[in-house]
Amino acid sequence: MYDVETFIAEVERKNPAQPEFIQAVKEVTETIIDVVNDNPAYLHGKILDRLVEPDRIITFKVEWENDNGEVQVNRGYRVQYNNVLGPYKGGIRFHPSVTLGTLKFLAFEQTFKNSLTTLPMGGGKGGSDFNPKGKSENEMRRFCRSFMTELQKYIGPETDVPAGDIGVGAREVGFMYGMYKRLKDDHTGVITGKGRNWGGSVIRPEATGFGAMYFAEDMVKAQGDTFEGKTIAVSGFGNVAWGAVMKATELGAKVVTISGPDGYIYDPDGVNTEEKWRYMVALRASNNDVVEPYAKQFGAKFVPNRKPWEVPVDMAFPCAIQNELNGEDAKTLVKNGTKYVVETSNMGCTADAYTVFKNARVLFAPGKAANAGGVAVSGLEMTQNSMKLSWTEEEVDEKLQRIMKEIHASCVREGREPDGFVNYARGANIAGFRKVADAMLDMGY
Ligand code: 2IT
Repeated sequence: MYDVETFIAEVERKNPAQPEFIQAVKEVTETIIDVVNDNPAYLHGKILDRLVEPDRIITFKVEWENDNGEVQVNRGYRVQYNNVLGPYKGGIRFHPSVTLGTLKFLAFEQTFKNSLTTLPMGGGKGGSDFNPKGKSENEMRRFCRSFMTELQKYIGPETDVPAGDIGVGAREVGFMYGMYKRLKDDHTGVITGKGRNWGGSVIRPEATGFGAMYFAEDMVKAQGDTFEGKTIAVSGFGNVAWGAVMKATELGAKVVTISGPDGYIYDPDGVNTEEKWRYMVALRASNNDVVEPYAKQFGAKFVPNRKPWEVPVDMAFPCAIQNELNGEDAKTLVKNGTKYVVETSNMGCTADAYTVFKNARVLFAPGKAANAGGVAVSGLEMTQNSMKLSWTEEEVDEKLQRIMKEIHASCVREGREPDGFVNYARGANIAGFRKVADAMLDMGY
């Protein structure tokens, strides 16, 4: 039998100074512990001990030159966490906050998320502490090429398939894929999120935000409620937030906030026009990390150095980065009557926030379920690449919707409590865990 406290204490001892990894492991362990303790095969197979140890961690040096001709050194990583369900799969993050602990938490989460998608993908994550803010296009290209010069030794279309994440969009994927192709003479789609003309899938850029909205629509419907007319707070202004505001608008809801490191925008008319969406993309692409200019452009309100969770809304969608919504923010949302929280960033809510939502019976969708649409369409991009064809928008969107529906159904199946309340976090963890654990047992050790 596993005892959660003893087990987590041992994980902490073995992984010092990795608070995000411990947070993610603890959150999963607490919700699956009964399933593990009730199953003799999981106990005999020491399944939890095996799940908190990544298969492999690769770190490497990234040397590059800035526009002033100065030599720069960053650290690159790839965490190949678990490949029982398929090749390691997960994004690359370029952000100054990146540490090994960050990438271990992300790869751990990715393993269960990918399991939920129903597609054959294992879990991995990579990145660097490189900060894209203020970098020129030439600097981005030099960094990406240097990063890939090392990374290419460890990845491949059947072994490990990276993609974008924070700080890595289509441009960076292009630079990295170009270098990979040059070194390997190989055009088999080793990265997803590629450009449309060279193997990318339609809807991949929008998929994370689209998927989160499809998932949210199902959550709302399951309550006998309607999505149309809901007011929504979104944080972030990058790729994920962009997909989310577009789909929310299409489905009849109104997104009234977006945010950046400088503060948040309150746009009571809604972030609901092509012009506003295009402006978001341009703001993000400028590499300045600010949203304030949106306020002047569209006559909206800018609130400096604050988070959007103080705006009264029906639904909240954290779409920026881990732990962006804390216990205090959660209390404010609950006080303002928010009924649904859809974590669209990975572990966007702190453990305290999660507890506040649970106690207030707020319906809370965890990132590994709600944001799985991005990696799901990455999986569909891999399929298209191996078949050497490309599907239409209708085909990809139909598949994405079906996958999000299946994830929602899995969460409800495993997360429904005796009084009918759906604990989506518990449901997602148990459903994601079962597949991975059973495959590990099938394959032996
Ligand atoms: O967190 C994520 O799921 C992603 N960054 C997407 C990963 C992928 O392989 O598309």
